Amino acid sequence: MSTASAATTLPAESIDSYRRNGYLHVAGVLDAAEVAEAHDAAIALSSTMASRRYKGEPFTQLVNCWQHDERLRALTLDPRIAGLAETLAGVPLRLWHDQTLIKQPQRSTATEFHLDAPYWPHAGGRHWLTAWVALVDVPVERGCMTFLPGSHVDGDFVSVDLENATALFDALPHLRWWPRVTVPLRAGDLTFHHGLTAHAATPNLTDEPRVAHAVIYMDADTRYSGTRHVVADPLGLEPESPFAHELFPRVPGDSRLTP
Ligand SMILES: O=C(O)CCC(=O)C(=O)O
Repeated sequence: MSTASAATTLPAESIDSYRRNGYLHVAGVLDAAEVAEAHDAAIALSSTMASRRYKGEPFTQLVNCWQHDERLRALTLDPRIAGLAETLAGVPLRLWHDQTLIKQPQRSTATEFHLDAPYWPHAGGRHWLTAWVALVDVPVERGCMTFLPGSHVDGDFVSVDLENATALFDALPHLRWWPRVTVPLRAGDLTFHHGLTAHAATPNLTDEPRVAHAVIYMDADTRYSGTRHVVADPLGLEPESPFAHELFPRVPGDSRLTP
């Protein structure tokens, strides 16, 4: 089991574990007051901001919340989380985007197995990773994440429908029998996962919304590939240009990896 308890630094074995397994559980990154503030902001925003998906199946998806709410901006740009991400990635990072993901009570379906990076219009990136922050307790029955440890290593690159339970395994049959690790989280914990680690989330069978805030980072040198994506489409970026735009700031601001 890959779990680290320190909130702002990581022991070498946690970094090794992330690089080997493609995911890492970090406990207690946010305290109770920070969780409450971000949770309330996410719930409030979900009543005013349009979801990218049908409300509830498999989740309400609010993209680039940091552009709409100061409290979620603080969470998305939190230098503690970005610092951990940069340590794990080992390359300088930019924010790609954030998303608040709410699995509605009693009706959200599973998020089926998929890879993240193939969805994105990125060229030349050496690393992508997501910090998935639990803003409520997320036991297995409320929609927690499941990972296929080490599945990122071969660099398989397929984009599948995350509402189709067999799509990833039809495309990459060797993953069907891969061991799985399911990681329930306490509010304030987070998991990091690599953009090519196969992962899924269980349905929310409880009476409480499952509220998570995902902060997605990319290699600072990633270039825009020119393929369509809801975040990049309105920006008029030139294909093969770097993501030098205010929506994609370098993080953390006080980077230790770059001058
Ligand atoms: O929260 C979920 O249900 C799935 C999240 C996910 O797939 C991701 O953050 O990459």
